[in-house]
Amino acid sequence: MMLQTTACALDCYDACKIVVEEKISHIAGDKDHPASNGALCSLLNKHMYEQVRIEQPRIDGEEVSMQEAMEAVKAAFETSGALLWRGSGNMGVMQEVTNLLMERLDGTLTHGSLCDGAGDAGIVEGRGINKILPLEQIAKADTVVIWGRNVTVTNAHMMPFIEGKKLIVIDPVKTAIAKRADMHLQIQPRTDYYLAIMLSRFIYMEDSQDTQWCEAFASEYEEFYEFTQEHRIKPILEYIGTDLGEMGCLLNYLRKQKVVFLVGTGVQKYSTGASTLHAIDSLAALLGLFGKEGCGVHYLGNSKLGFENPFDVACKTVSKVVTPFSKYHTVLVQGGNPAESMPDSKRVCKELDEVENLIYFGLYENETSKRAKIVIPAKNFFEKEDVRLSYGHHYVHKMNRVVESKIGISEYDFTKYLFDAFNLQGLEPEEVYIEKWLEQCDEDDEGNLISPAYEAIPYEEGFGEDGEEEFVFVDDYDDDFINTKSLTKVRTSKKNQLSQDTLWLITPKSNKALNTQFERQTQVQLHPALGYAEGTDVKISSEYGSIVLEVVLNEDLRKNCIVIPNNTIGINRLTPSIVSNEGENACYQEVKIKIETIEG
Ligand SMILES: Nc1nc2c(c(=O)[nH]1)N[C@H]1C(S)=C(S)[C@@H](COP(=O)(O)OP(=O)(O)OC[C@H]3O[C@@H](n4cnc5c(=O)[nH]c(N)nc54)[C@H](O)[C@@H]3O)O[C@H]1N2
Ligand SMILES: Nc1nc2c(c(=O)[nH]1)N[C@H]1C(S)=C(S)[C@@H](COP(=O)(O)OP(=O)(O)OC[C@H]3O[C@@H](n4cnc5c(=O)[nH]c(N)nc54)[C@H](O)[C@@H]3O)O[C@H]1N2
Ligand SMILES: [Mo]
Repeated sequence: MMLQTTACALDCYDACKIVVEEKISHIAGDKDHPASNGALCSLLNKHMYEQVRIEQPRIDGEEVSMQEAMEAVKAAFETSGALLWRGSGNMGVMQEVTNLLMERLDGTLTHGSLCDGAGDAGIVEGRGINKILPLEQIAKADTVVIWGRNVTVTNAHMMPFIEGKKLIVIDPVKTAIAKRADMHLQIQPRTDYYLAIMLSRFIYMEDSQDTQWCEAFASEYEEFYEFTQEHRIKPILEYIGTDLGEMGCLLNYLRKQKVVFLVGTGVQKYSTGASTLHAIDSLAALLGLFGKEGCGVHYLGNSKLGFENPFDVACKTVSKVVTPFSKYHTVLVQGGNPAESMPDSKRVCKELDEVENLIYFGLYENETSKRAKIVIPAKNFFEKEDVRLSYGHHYVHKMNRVVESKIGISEYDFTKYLFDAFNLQGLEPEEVYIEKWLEQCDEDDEGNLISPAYEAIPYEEGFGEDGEEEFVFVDDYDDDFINTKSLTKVRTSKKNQLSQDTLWLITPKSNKALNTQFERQTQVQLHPALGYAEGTDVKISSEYGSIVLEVVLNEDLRKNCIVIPNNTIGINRLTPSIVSNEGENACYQEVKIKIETIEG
């Protein structure tokens, strides 16, 4: 039997290596692989396999040949100044080859993120650079704090690394991992910044900070202490939804031991998301958790760190979060579903509908393909050559074509077609680009390719680009959504406006879908105390829009939180077109929700 290997291109921390036996209905993990430890998830084994592909290109709803469709794409690009909006449907590096085309055709790209951008900005403020904490350091920790990350759903291959550790979960939802944890802090949403500040304050109060490490690498720690003292303990603990007893218990797990924080995107789906990661990092610094074995903060890292990217171009850019699509006569959507994945769908769809030439380049029908004038089927990751990096670990995989298929066109061939059609010079052969990525990698002792940015213990020498700077503590917090002034002493004593009477939206990932790919659903999870009956339809609204969903009761929620996963049809009608204070990120959870019963 012929065994071939590739890697999963789906947007997830794990980036698993895949062993293919003959055809893609027979795939398996690689037991020897350090990150994916032999198992593959049901998204690959079931959902992707069952998903119906777009097989035939279309123009204005009529099926056409690939040749005709690509001619139409060329015509759409004839007037210069098109926009490319790229999603994260495939995480292979070759997705970005289309940047070269946009540069040559005077096109526009996007900046910012729907995903992890706010947190990343907060990390960069403190550490200067966002390095990934290697998995083997997580395996050496005594305590693992899972902070706003739903590991069993979104990052299942992390499980062997946290096996047997003291587990703390900080999440407004009692997730599966929270149920197995030594301690679950079921806090109010959007209070993680204050939690990190309070914990820091208590650590100083009991003199548990790592003074020796701070003197060497974070010498402003006393100023940080003063900053934490501006915060009033009692109202803040109340605001977070915790008390001194719980704090004392949590501190027992953090003090004088090896601690890793696994922070997810959940803490930063808000305008203040950067401050939250900065505060969590500041807490970690105070405990001396950087640059030491078995310690650190693991968030979504910069997978391209240390690489020279052959697809880096100097194009104009517009926001990926509040994209003004209607300003462009031609918009190419590649590997994404903005009509459904971007916040404020009503605005997005109106804008997309005003675009003269909307081109959808993807695998499956979705809310964006339905609106497109030209539909170009893509090849899936089993059908083309690529290289996979990860934001969760340092292993790099060569992705091989393991299936021959007549369907679709690869991103490279799409780019090549247009280079040729416009008589542009300078596109290198595909293998040259693949090799450019691979030749920059190192190899570990077992022969696995690893990123050039790999360091066994990141920040061991210090912070910043050159590793010679100090850690910078958070010293400022701006919140325009909630007036938190009463929580600090030095500021105004305005009446406490922390209204908790409307509902918070929690919109996480689902185990049946990868963002809007694969299974979609139409339910909202509510706490039984809200008084709605299981199975009834309710109207859920925010100031941006409303949707009707079926009630599923869930006792694992706080009473003031509702959960609508991001594979729910119409979810982003509820979410706001705002950009985070730092990091140009979407703020999916910065919204309050109302529920109404539907008459009849
Ligand atoms: N099965 C599956 N896996 C995926 C994906 C998928 O769609 N499906 N998507 C992939 C992608 S694109 C990404 S970015 C990653 C993201 O992976 P995660 O970082 O795990 O993101 P979420 O699923 O949004 O889970 C966030 C968690 O944060 C909690 N949370 C919500 N609000 C708050 C808050 O204010 N404070 C705290 N402390 N917690 C909060 C939620 O209850 C949830 O448990 O997952 C990847 N993996
Ligand atoms: N409410 C809410 N909204 C969210 C989130 C949330 O947690 N809650 N999460 C946000 C996050 S973290 C992210 S990362 C975004 C993701 O949002 P998007 O980047 O828009 O991702 P998807 O919606 O999954 O769309 C991916 C599309 O890529 C196409 N595709 C897959 N493989 C390939 C390929 O090889 N080539 C090409 N050309 N196309 C391909 C598929 O057809 C699929 O429809 O969503 C964000 N939206
Ligand atoms: Mo994401």
